[in-house]
Amino acid sequence: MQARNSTVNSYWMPFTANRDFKKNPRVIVAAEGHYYHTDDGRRLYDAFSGLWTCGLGHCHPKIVEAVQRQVAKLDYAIAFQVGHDKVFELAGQVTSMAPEGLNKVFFTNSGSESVDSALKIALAYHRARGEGHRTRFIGRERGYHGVNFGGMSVGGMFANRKAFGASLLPAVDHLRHTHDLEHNRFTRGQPEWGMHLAEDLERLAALHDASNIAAVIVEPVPGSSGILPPPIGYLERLREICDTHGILLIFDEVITAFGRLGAPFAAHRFGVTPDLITTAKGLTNGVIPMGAVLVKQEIYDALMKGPEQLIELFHGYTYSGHPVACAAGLAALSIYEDEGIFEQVEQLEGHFEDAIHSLADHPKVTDVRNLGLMGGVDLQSREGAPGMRGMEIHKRCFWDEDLVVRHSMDLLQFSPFLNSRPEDITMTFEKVRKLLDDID
Ligand code: PXG
Repeated sequence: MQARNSTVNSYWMPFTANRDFKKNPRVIVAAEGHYYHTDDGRRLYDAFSGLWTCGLGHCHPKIVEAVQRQVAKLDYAIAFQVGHDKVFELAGQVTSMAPEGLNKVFFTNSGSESVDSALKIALAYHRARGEGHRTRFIGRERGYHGVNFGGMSVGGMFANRKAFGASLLPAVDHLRHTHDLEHNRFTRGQPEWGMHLAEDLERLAALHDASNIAAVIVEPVPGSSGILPPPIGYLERLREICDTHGILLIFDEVITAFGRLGAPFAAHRFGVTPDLITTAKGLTNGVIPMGAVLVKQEIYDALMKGPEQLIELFHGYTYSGHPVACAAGLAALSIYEDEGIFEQVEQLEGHFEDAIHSLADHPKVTDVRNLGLMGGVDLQSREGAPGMRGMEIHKRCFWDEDLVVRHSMDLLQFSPFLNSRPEDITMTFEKVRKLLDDID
């Protein structure tokens, strides 16, 4: 163990309890389909499909082949002032899947970059229309919009903000979150109670004056903070209020896009069309880092003004639309369609819901929530040791049950493969239940 520990010591791990991890590292060396392989020769079932990323399974042969072919043919192409064939093709494919009207796409390399890009596009749009006073953003408590300064500021998870307080964007306010245990504990799917919470936006529009607000950003179903399906009617009402006041609505679909809810986008599932959509993860099935911001035509048009030799939006990344990422994206999008992935999710949803709610009667479980193939289970925290039960379940799954289950404090998160076998979903929750019985 000594030698192994020294090999893991140089790496500062993201969103990880580094000191605890390095005492007994959990190391993956390979993957195929629905499984990981560890450095000690075991095969683990991945109940989180990467990090909400790899819904099609790991090392999908069509994506592997597309990436291999592309990297040997065009490894990189200058991203500014010159384009390459694959990026135009991917832009066409992504926008053809998008809700009507969102027919422009800006490529990034992650969800965090997508969010900060979307916020900048919103500001630039208002300014171009002579409404440069619209500089305020409205996020939501318990929102997660990545870790860059814009996303962190509109985000509403206190642990992600508290160390960086004074450097957050100044003009941000937050809607209340919609998680309510008194009314909605153990709700299956969307709760009936809570639509009125959207009226918070009216309150904030009055407080700050709507004419100062650029955009509202929400995850249609908050993921990281606990899988919180929106109350019925809530997103529709947010849309109405935004329309009344000329405020842009941004859906952060980094998790919910590309099938997680049984549709290309959450916007389709809920029948609510935002003005911008941020994505990442499933766009390439997590194989090559890539994100995208989908934008309504009017927003793009408003910025296509002024002398034509000048750049219209001073924003972009060296790796925007990287050719290898585009190849992975094109392969992933064709698999979603060719293999009927969204329909598979629709068919699996009921089984997943029953399986995750089978934990609802466990004495250590305080709430269970689900929508599409997203699920969260809250555990009662152990007295004086918040987060410990969640961590123990995660570790026992990994070491004893050959299963990867993600936890965040005492929340267990589930993100099954979009093409899961029903029996693997059943197995996942049977194992978790057994461990819940076992631990203190
Ligand atoms: N927005 C949303 C809605 C996300 O879920 C990001 C932005 C940021 O994406 P990048 O690619 O910059 O990480 C995310 C990321 C979890 C978990 O356990 C979720 C994410 C990241 C880490 C953990 O739910 N989502």
